[in-house]
Amino acid sequence: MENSEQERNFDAKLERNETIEPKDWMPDNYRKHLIRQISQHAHSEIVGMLPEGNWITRAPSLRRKMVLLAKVQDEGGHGLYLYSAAETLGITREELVSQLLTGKAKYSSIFNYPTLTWADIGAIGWLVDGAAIMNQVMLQRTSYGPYARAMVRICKEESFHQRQGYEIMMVLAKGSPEQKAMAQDAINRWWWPSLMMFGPTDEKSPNSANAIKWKIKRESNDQLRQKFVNQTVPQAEIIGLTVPDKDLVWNESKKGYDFGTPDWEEFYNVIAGNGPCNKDRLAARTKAHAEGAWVREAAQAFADKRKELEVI
Ligand code: BYC
Repeated sequence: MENSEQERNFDAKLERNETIEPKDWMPDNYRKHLIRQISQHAHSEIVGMLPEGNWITRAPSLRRKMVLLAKVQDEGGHGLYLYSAAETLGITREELVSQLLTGKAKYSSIFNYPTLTWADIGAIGWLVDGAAIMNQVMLQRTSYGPYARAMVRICKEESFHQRQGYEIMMVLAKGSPEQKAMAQDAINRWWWPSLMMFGPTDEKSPNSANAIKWKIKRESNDQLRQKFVNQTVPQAEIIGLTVPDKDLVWNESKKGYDFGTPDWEEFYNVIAGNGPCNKDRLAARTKAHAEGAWVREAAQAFADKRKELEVI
């Protein structure tokens, strides 16, 4: 088929809101864009296990420990679905992991902040998973089939994660003055980094135009950030916590909040590798990868042996 005809077919599929599937023709830049975004997303899930994993041994009760273990395990599962979705685009798992470990591929800025207290686990579930869901609900309708299907299950699990985080915050906010102060301190530290998860403002977002054109993203970074603020501020109020933004004010005409500007210099610094925990996160993943080498070798030996026996 002529290239232009293939392109017309691709555009027509997008126009009809049909998904693009792995064996369909797609423009090279669409493929590259998806590999970048899906792998960044997968890496975020895997690196995202670290800050919460830090509290598994110190969870304040057996129930909290079981819930946190299950949540962290879910994030590992999300990473695996997403790596599999990225692999359907013609890149190997080895290449993807190597891009993370060499610092070539990004992962979400949010996971470069430390989890200092138990309340941080509540704040991550409530705010970080809350922001993730806000972004990911639209990705259930993203134009690439394997990514869209992975997102359906991920969103179901994320909404449980968000509720467990909010419940931790609710209990702390109703607890002793020290516990309430710990919850407030956590929201003070996690609020702005959570807003940064949506990425730079629309005018400074180089990838957005293509993402919207190709129906990879259906809403812009700023639209999603606004929706997140609108949804989360009343949740903070209900449990008696305050969002650390002196410019926050309800704007009746837009039926949403006006809010302050995140510290974009901090954001760019974190994604350039200079956040408080970037080096620790990459060191932890590098160590885990090295320590898992024997598992990969054993799995490969098993697969090779099976193939050999099948041939016989
Ligand atoms: N952190 O043109 P832009 C989760 C980069 S939740 C780091 O707007 P795009 C979890 C961006 O990659 C988190 N980098 O890009 C939750 C680009 O650089 P490159 C994961 C960021 O792609 C709880 C440059 O800045 N969710 O996993 O249109 C527990 C310009 O940005 C960030 C997803 O990944 C950031 N926050 O939009 C455990 C959702 N923001 O690549 C785990 C899927 C921007 O050109 N991803 N950059 O060098 C997306 O929706 C989009 O990729 C983004 C960015 C909204 C993140």
